[in-house]
Amino acid sequence: MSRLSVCRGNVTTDHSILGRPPDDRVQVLDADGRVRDGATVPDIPDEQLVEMYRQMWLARHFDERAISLQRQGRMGTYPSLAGQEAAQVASTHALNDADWLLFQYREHGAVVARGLEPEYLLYWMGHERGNEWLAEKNVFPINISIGSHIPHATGLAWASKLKGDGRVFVCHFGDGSTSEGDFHEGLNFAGVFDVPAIFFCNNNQYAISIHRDEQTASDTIAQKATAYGFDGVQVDGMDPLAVYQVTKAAVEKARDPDPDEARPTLVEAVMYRFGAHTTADDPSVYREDEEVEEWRERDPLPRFETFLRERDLLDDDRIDAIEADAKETVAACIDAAEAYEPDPDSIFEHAYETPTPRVRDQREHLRRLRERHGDDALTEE
Ligand SMILES: Cc1ncc(C[n+]2csc(CCOP(=O)(O)OP(=O)(O)O)c2C)c(N)n1
Repeated sequence: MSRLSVCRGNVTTDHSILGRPPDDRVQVLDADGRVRDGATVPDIPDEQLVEMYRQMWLARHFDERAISLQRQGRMGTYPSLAGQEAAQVASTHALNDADWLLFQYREHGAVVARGLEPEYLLYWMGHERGNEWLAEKNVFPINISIGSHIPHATGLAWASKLKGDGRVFVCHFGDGSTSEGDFHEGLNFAGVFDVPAIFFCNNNQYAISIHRDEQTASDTIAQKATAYGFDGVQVDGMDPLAVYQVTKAAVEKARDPDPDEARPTLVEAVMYRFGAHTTADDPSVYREDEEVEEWRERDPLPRFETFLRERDLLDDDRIDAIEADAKETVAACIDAAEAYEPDPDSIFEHAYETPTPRVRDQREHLRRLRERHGDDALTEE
């Protein structure tokens, strides 16, 4: 079929996992972690299943320590991921290492799945080295300006398609970001040019204090994909097996060697943010404790643990070892990050490829001051 004859808006009508109605939420595990009747467990090797659990646990422990560091004045404002581990870790497991991730600011679990190192803490401690390090893991810089990375994802995926390098781009954002113009522009263009991108909406029910029901009149966020001419699928974002299954199908579709089949997908992962929006937020003013408790019953960690225990892949000893290892890893990351001493000159390095005259002057001024007074100049001036 020639490019021009493709009927845009021709969303898959088969009953594949991506072609189902956007309100038919994909779930593999029930709330207790048992495989639901009729559900297909994705084909994931045993060691990888345990690794996913380990990373989810590591992500949660990282989160607890990061909040505590902020409270002690040892780190800046921090957005908590608790409740969202399954979506972040399992979706990243559906990718190759050469694929790229774009994320908002809360998806620390996707980074953990690429390997947690002290550098990740540096961004949150105010050092640009943290962002620089992310690129070494094929992760784009942290994006505080919500939704603005969505058109970037489309552009990157389009460039990759033109180069034919076979990469897939997974772009994470929240339910609030879907109200930004950037969401519309990015997805519209992605549908027109069939770029190898997966738009992964972490619908955690809130954009700070605004509930998802006040965000959009659409029944689902997944259904918005229909307007852009590609599939939108809703998945239980607190069920790692369902998230993996859906993301894997979307990745395969994006990478399909047949250009008429290769298409983007919008994934709406339904989940809940257990904690505050950030360490600067007090959620008690806009939501009830009962609501939080209800969602805690679907906590991805105990759910996945039950599944793995029933398959004899986990027992108390293995869990103790995973927890001890996570604590050691995070503690070592904190020690190394706190010992980091950047060269003050590096503040001039990251904003411009070619520095402006004013930046050049300031850099020269700092150089002269340090020459004359050493690093005491930094605190005295
Ligand atoms: C362009 C832009 N507008 C407004 C804000 C202020 N802001 C910070 S976080 C946030 C809510 C984001 O909600 P959502 O996209 O659902 O992500 P979540 O924080 O729930 O993960 C808003 C509006 C911003 N960061 N960027």
